[in-house]
Amino acid sequence: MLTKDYLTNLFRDVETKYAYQVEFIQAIEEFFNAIQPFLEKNPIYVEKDLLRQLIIPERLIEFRVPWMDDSGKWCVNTGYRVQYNSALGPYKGGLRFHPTVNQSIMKFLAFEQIFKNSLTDLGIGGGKGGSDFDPKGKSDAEIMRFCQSFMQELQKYIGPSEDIPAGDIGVSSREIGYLFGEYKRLNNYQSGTITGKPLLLGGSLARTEATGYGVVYFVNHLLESRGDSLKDKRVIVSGSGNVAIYAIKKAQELGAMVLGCSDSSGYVIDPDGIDVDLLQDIKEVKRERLSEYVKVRTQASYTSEKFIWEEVTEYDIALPCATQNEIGELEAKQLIDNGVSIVAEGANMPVNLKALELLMENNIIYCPGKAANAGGVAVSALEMAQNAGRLSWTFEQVDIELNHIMKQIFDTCQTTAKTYSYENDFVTGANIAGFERVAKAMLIQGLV
Ligand code: NDP
Ligand code: 2IT
Repeated sequence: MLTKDYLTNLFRDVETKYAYQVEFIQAIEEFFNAIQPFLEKNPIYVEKDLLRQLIIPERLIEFRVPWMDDSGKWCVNTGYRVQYNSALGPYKGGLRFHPTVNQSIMKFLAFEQIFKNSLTDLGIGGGKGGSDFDPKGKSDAEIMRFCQSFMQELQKYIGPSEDIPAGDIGVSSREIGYLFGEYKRLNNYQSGTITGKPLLLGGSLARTEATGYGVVYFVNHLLESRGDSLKDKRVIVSGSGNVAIYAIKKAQELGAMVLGCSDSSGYVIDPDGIDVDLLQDIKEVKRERLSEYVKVRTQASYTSEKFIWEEVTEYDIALPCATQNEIGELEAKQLIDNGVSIVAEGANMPVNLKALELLMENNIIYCPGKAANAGGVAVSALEMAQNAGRLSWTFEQVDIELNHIMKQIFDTCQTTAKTYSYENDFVTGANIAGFERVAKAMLIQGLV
């Protein structure tokens, strides 16, 4: 059978079977499009029908999370863990607490995580989990009770050589601390079971910074490969959470001018460059809304109820660091009109397929999250290594290693794209390179 027909038929099956899982279908579509050239050169995977196995998670756990709010009312949420693929190592991936979480979002995130983790070359399989619980507006005690209840169920399925969760949207070191505490009560102290831990509990220096720094290192390697640098580049970042804050910090350190950032209520443009210490104080320390920023920085402007990609302003680099599908066709057109030349994804799947097509047609260099935001999970794997060796590396050691890993991922994506005659197409490069290792590992393990 022709590879194209094989992929088309299988995609139709996915669309029919998972009709309501739109984000999952979207992730599969992007992936199938990208790996076609590889399958054409390596027909064994079509002959073995390997993709039909790959697209089904090895295990999908869905569970009830009952908890009590401060007024004594019973509340309940749904918890998930998708253990997607362990061909390369134990399941590894974050936990997301956000009201939009459902099976489709969990599956798309876990599916992408397989190839991201493969690109790091650190022996980790792909997984993801979370809950539709909304930490916003909850007291510390409510967050703690929720995390404890969530972990009472999740602990049955995880462990340092089995499945190692970490953070994602709505899960910061506060939540990780409570989750880890409950795990420990039930299973004794095993620091390697969760990453992104507070330092006192065996966390790694530079894990907090890793995803944001990693995205900027990736862009920096891209620019360097073209004899350019971040110096004086104008950058806009979406989000103002963990990934966004440290992307802003590193971009500024490398000489860029970061003009704006956002949260789910609106966005800020600061013509003098974002004051990242102020941003951190508002969003990370006080957990307030971004609108507080302009009360201190009066030269900055705040626009409510709009997304930052609607902003009409000239800039060079867009770093979407908030959430999936934040850049659709309209936003992509605006980016093109604004003169953007690079889009690098800090978030997972922030650009939809129509927007992606448009960016590619306009020769905008697009760095997919699978590659560009792999720094977070890479340092999580370094945290696991430190925990296993009962060691604690310095910030510099971890940071140097992170930069080295991002360079290796960039080089792999670039070389792979070139090998398949898709030069500068990092979607093709990242997906093929990530898939190749997973597919080989699945094949040599036989049917499991
Ligand atoms: P945080 O919870 O720390 O921050 C999320 C940010 O995005 C907040 O500013 C939030 O606004 C905004 N946001 C979330 N959902 C929406 C929405 N629906 N519309 C508009 N804005 C929204 O999460 P992270 O920074 O950790 O994660 C951001 C992205 O990066 C996610 O896609 C995540 O999967 C990805 N990622 C994270 C990694 C990590 O190590 N943490 C690693 C790799 C990828 P508000 O404050 O109003 O909620
Ligand atoms: O999407 C991601 O890569 C993460 N949320 C980080 C996962 C991890 O295990 O550190």
